[in-house]
Amino acid sequence: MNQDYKKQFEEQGFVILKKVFSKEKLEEVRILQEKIVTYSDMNFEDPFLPWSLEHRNDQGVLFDLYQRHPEFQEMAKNKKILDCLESVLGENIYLYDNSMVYKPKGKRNGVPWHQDFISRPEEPQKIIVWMALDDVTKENGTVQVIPGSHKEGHLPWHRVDGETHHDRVNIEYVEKKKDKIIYAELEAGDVLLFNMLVLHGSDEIHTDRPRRVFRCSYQSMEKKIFTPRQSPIVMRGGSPEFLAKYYNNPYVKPKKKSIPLRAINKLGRILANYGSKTTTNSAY
Ligand SMILES: O=C(O)CCC(=O)C(=O)O
Ligand SMILES: [Fe+2]
Repeated sequence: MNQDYKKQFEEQGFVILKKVFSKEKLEEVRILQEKIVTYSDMNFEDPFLPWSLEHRNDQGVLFDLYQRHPEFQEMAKNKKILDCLESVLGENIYLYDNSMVYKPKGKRNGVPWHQDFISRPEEPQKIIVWMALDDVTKENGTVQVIPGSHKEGHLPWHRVDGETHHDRVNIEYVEKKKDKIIYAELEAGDVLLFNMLVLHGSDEIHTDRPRRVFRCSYQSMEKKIFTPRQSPIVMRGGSPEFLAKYYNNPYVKPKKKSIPLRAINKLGRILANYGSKTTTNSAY
């Protein structure tokens, strides 16, 4: 990030990079997105379910596309994006989570005001990178942000169980800053980077114009590594030298469970798998 971008990111909590992805790349992933939704609508078995979350076509979220489809890996590893992240997160960066957020017509597709990862305050800062596959504007429901709101830190929030976007900021905090709200409008191929604490949300929209965004969150490896699903995927750095510097506590072998406890666990696994063809999650 050059100094101007960095300053804007610190002050406003977000920046927009213009024209990061080519028309060809965008077309490739738009076609793929349509196929993923079609497949998902057929309600077939999802082989990724032991590790991933179920796609939510009803609310416009497709989970873990980086792990599921290599076409998205190239996007998440884009040099311009990683260079930009590096100036805030340092040289050793990993992908925390990723999904496609789109707005299926006729479905409840609004996203209430929130700060990302609000229920995990013990985890280090993450930056969200929003890669627009379509032109995203007020009309087709681009994200709304409150510039500078990240400076307020973690705000009081509540959970609405059963919803994909279940953690929401208490609305009085948005009311107070209502006049500052802006729509982050992007052209297809542009990228928005924002601090996870920036207050944001989006309207429920029912136009025919799709609004597809591939969304990745990244974190520095210099802080403790957390991952919500699967194993962390290193995006840059992560060399043995780095590991030796930051992870140099002596290895402590995990304690073996006692024999009765292992027998009980084994019995539990046998009963859980009884009658089903699925194997365990074991690597061997
Ligand atoms: O899809 C949207 O409009 C908002 C998504 C969101 O909250 C996010 O990407 O963090
Ligand atoms: Fe969000």
